[in-house]
Amino acid sequence: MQRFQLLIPLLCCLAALGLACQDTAATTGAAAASKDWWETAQFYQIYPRSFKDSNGDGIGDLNGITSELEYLKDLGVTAAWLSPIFKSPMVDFGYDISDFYDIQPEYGTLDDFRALIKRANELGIKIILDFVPNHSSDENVWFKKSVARERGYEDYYVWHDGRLNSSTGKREPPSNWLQAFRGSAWQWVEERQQYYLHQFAVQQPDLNYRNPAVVEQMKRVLRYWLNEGVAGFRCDAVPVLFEVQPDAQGQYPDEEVSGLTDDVDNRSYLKSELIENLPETIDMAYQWRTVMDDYQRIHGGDTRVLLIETYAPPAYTMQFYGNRSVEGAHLPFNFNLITVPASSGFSAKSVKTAVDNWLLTMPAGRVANWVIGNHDQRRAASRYGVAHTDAMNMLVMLLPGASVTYQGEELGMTDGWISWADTKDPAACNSNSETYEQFTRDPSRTPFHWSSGANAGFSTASQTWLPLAENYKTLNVEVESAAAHSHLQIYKSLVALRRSSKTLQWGATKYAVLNEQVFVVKRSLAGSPSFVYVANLGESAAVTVNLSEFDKSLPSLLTLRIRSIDSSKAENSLYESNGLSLAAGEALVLSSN
Ligand SMILES: *[C@@H]1O[C@H](CO)[C@@H](O)[C@H](O)[C@H]1NC(C)=O
Ligand SMILES: *[C@@H]1O[C@H](CO)[C@@H](O)[C@H](O)[C@H]1NC(C)=O
Ligand SMILES: *[C@@H]1O[C@H](CO)[C@@H](O)[C@H](O)[C@H]1NC(C)=O
Ligand SMILES: *[C@@H]1O[C@H](CO)[C@@H](O)[C@H](O)[C@H]1NC(C)=O
Ligand SMILES: CC(=O)N[C@H]1CO[C@H](CO)[C@@H](O)[C@@H]1O
Ligand SMILES: [Ca+2]
Ligand SMILES: [Ca+2]
Repeated sequence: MQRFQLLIPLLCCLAALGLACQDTAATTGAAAASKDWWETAQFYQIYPRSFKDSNGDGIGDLNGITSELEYLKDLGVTAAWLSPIFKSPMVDFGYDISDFYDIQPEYGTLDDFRALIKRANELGIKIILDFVPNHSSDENVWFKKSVARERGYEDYYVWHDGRLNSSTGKREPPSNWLQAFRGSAWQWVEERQQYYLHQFAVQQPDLNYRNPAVVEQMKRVLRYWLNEGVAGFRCDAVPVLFEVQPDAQGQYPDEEVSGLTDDVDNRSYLKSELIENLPETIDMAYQWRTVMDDYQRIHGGDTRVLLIETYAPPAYTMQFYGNRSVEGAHLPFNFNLITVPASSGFSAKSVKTAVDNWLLTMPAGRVANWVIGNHDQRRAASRYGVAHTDAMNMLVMLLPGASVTYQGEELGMTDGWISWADTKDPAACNSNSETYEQFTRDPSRTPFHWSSGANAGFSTASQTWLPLAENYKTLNVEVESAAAHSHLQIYKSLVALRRSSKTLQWGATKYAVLNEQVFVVKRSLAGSPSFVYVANLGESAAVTVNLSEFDKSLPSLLTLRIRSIDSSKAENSLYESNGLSLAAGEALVLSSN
């Protein structure tokens, strides 16, 4: 389906009362009717290893996911994206792929995957796969052939002789580049007598995107899984696809020192201007978009989507959307609600900055999206504070565009505690027993909480691959479904509201910080009720806000639709918009009628 470029956001800055508000123009019913499925989609990230174990080995698997698709249906999920399920030695838990065309045996078989797709189709849930283009596993046959300089595979990876140290006469890595999990980005291979590049773990050699055969091979991977019925891809670690080329003498330049120092072992950080965010990478994403569009043109069906993972400056990230002449990713993931509070602290002000960073820089006619967590970050509830769990889930659902939920966010799952002995993540294993907690990503990867029973209903094994978080007896699907008011009930109410509300899907957006600790968002659409999200993101103090100071057009009484877990207000009751009291952590969704 062609995208319609009728929704031109109109930016307007309101200086009234010193509030910096932002307004996007209301869209017409005609424009709205042309919205494609992904534009207001609710995406849900499944970490397959930790979702549901069907065969009692302590590891989540595909049949486990299939058995719980009804739960996703009940949650209202439009599309689930699965972290990698491909064949892998699991050095980086599936982000090191040894066969891009097959399923990891401990997760199941290709037939299990087909059964998953079939059941998902019956339930109307789309399945999106994680595409890991930057690197393969060192156990991939392509890498073995490349090491052996087999014809056609010589340049599949980024190889280099290295450089000689003029004072010692010894061979050294080609440049000072560092990998993401600490240590040099270059690894010597005796057999080939060359170094290869790896931006992540040693066992994850970078593919050489300057080789057209690699580009073609990876497009073949995309088409292969499209043929299996997937609705699109979420592409991993895209900004690192391309690195600079060697200079005229065949040498790679060094990165400059960034000025930042590792607070653990005083390692100097390097800039990453030569190995990240190159322009060639943007064009690669445009080419993948063409693969998606061509596939749909030939085979019909709904739009196949391209979602892109980028932790990059906004000016770079926004280019992934495409430009006036070329379509790019449908959605470059927006991590601002993670990254801005991480660098400047969690507050109403930093939340506003995060929202500004996307809505004020997104090109006209594109669709926003909101992410608050994934398997690389600490759990949202732990990062923002448990008191703000509902406030952040509400925000993701109330802001315009697509929402992304990481499994367990709907339950308010918090970080599990993982001992050094139980640590599995390479980012932590590359450190030591004193410092690993600064690097580990295991706490947000603990098994999903289905019930209060053994292993939280995740597995019948005596031991699960990672231990469970301790609070599973109170925070789980079973308990929260039965409760009158729970994080899960709140989440479901939000989904239901967004699904039924034209205003939330198509309306204009205005937002501001009030009283320094309250963040407020208004969504409005001519002829439909307006919605107001208001959250006290402060730590301790109760405040009373006057919403008329934010927006004079609000009626004097608003109806409470959804309230955070500890709110003592009553749903469907009326509240004064110019004297609304909010306890610390209280978050509300109200409507104009
Ligand atoms: C050459 O080796 C010496 C001794 O190990 C080291 O101090 C120096 O930094 C090296 N030079 C370069 C350019 O790497
Ligand atoms: C890092 O440097 C600081 C300041 O020079 C010093 O106090 C600290 O002991 C160093 N830490 C390590 C692990 O070397
Ligand atoms: C859009 O991107 C393409 C591919 O990178 C580039 O060739 C073209 O110049 C760009 N057009 C505009 C208007 O920026
Ligand atoms: C709320 O703000 C409006 C607009 O500034 C003002 O007219 C009204 O008096 C205020 N109400 C209260 C209770 O402060
Ligand atoms: C969020 C995410 O998918 N992060 C992945 C980025 O890529 C590296 C290397 O493939 C993985 O280790 C991360 O888990
Ligand atoms: Ca299993
Ligand atoms: Ca690369």
